[in-house]
This record gives sequence, structure tokens and C-alpha cells, in this order.
Amino acid sequence: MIPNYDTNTFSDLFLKKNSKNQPDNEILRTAKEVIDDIRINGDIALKKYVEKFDRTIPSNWEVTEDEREQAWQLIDESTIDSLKKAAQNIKKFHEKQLQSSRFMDVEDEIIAGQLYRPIERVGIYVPGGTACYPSSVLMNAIPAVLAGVTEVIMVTPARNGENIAPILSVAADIAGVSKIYKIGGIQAIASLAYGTESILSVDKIVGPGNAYVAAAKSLVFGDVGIDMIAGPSEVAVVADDSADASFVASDLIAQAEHDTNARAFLLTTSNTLIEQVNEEVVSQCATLPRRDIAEEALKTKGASILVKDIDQAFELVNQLAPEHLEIQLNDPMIYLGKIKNAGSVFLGNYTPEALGDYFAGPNHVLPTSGTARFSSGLSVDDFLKKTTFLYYSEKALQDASQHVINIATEEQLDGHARAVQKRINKQ
Ligand code: HSO
Ligand code: ZN
Repeated sequence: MIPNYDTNTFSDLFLKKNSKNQPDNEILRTAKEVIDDIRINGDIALKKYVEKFDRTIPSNWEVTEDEREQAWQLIDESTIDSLKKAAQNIKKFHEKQLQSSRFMDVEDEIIAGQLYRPIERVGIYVPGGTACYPSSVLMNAIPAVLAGVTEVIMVTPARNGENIAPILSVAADIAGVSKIYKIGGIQAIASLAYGTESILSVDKIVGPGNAYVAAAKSLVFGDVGIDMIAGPSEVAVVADDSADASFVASDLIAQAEHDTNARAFLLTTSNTLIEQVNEEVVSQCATLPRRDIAEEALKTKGASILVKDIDQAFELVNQLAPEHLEIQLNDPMIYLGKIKNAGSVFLGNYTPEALGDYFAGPNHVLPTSGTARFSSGLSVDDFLKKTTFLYYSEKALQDASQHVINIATEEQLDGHARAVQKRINKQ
């Protein structure tokens, strides 16, 4: 069920770098055409593409107050209650990421520091198809609201040409989203990036999407900020004999049901566990609604690897830099020190990734495809800018002057040297 590889084959198959994170050329071409048209022609072009890709144009682009209120009637109480509790946990965790503007260096007649300021307007992309996840609305919007973003604008396509999924509208209300536009695809990214007569432009766009959305985000990057280009979701489970095979299998399956490209790996010192997990995967998949997707992912993108010891498991994990890492070993905390590259870590037998995907507090928007080597999951920081500031008195400049002049002269930038010299000569 899950192919077994020795460590060398696993390295060759999964750890070699390639250009898998780059969007496809054909898709990029289509995206560029739509973006250029909307940037130049605004609403007229937007309408044209919504009609072409979604068939019908909604009567209003923005979800009205009434529509937002009605959505609440369509969702059951228990779901609302759970989303509210999840939102509280996410808020509590992300609040601690906030930092205050501060003076960093206050010496004799010198002051230096850093201001933290929120991005003014942020756009959140939420897919409308099968991957229509209220949890992603919470994960993207709550850190933005906490950072102090003035306007958090969500975009998601109307499903029947008119209404967005009510659960997304309710999650948007819970998270504090100010506006929702009924647009999706490349045309949504283009409209948010450049603005049209009806769509307000934003300064940064975050949120997952299909290959077209990802290509569009990569093209507007530079004119606006983006979060990351998300690849297929992945989990690596490090486990030994102490793990429960049925738990391990259920977590690998949870990952695999996301899509056929999702990657689920088991790294273990126990051959028995590999065998038991395989048996569990077969029996658990048999009754899974998304069985076909999960089985295909596990068969083509999954792997189990027998390692010689736990240290070797962590060596491979650090090379892999997985989006999610689960440690199902006794005393899981002691392994935190061994982790160099991972998006988010789940410790112990009772902390399944699903808990973090939905409820516990840490963000579920995480670096995929090995990008945890150089980047982090979504946080309040993604919605803040840092502005440094500096003050020198006349005497402090006098003391520093010769050093500045020396370096400016070396760089043959006389104007720079003179800007200092001028002030010194005054005395
Ligand atoms: N595991 C996904 C997040 C998610 N899971 C949303 C369920 N819904 C991120 O890798
Ligand atoms: Zn998930």
C-alpha cells in the first residue's frame, strides 16, 4: 500500500532538488493575458473573464450585509460553535506573536529603533470548489486582523453564479473579514492586485489556490506582496515501536486524502510498525469517502523508510523539510532540539495533525515542498512591516563622520561624503 524504500532510494526520489515549485509555462501565459487585460481595462475585462470561466456573472460583486446575515441561518449551531472555539484558540496563539515598536539602541546622543506597522489592505483568496475550507478563512484572516490590517478582503467564487458557500461567509464574519467579493481564479488575483472600478486593490494577497491562482500570484508579486506559492501538502511521521500503528496510519491517510499529489512519509526504526501500518492503511481506506484520492496519493507519493536509528530519521527529516512533522516516540519533547527544518511539529501520540489543521492555535498555512528550509508558516509577521528609525545629535555625527567619509570615498560616492562633511565643517 505504502511503498517501502531504503534510505538511499528515498533520498534519490524525494530529496533531490528540482524545479517543481515553478508554475507551468502554458498556465503562466494564460494568467499573464488575463492579468494584463484586467490591469488595463478594469471591470469590462473582469466581467469578460468571469463570464468565460464561471459562465454567469453575479448581480453584485460584493457579498451584501443581508447575504452575510442569511448565511448564518444555513449553518448548524454546533458547527458555528466549533468554528468560534477554533477562532479563539487561533487568536490566543497568534496574539503572542505581536511585537511592539521599540527603541533598540539608545546610547549617548544616538537613538535607533524599529516601528511595526500593519499592511493597510490585504486580500485573502479562498478556493470555492471542493477545497472550500472555512478553517483556511480563519487561519489566513485572524493573524491579519490581529496585526491591525485596516481592511481584510476575502475573494471566493460564487458557486451557482450568485452565492458563495455560506460556511465561508460565516467563517469570514467570525474572523473579522471586512469585505467579501464573489470572484475567483486569475481574474480575482488580477483585480485585487490592480483594482478595478468595483474591486478595491490590496497591498498583499494570501491564501491557497489552484495552479492558475498560484501562477497569477507569482506574476503580480512585486506590485503587491504574496504569502507563498503552496505546493502539495505533506507529512512526515517519525515513530518507533511505542507508536500505535492505527494512529500512524490514520494520520498518513488524513494527509493523503487532501489530493493525489499529497505526500505522506513514515520514518521508523521498526519493521513491525511498517507492516502494521500497511495493514491499517488497507483496512482504514476501505471505508474512507475519499478512498480513491488517498490510496492513489499513498501509492504514488507515499513512502515508508526503515532507519537505523532515530538520529538518522531526523537527518532525513531535516533534508526533507516537511510541511508537517509528527513525532510519535516516547518523551517526544526531547527531540525538539534535533529539528532544523519543518513547518509545524506535532508531538506525541495524541496530537494528530488534524488537531492543528482545524483547532489548536498554530497556523495551518505552512511552507511545502522543502521550502521550510528558508521560510515559515503564516503568522502575524506576514501582515506587518518594520520601519527602522535613527537619530544622531551633531556631536554623535561628528564622532562617526570620518568612518562614513572613508567608506563613501572607497565607493567613489563623493556626494555621500560631502553630505557628512558639510555638517562637520559648520563648526
Ligand atoms: N492540512 C492542510 C490544511 C487543512 N486541512 C485544511 C484540512 N483543512 C494544510 O496543509
Ligand atoms: Zn489537512
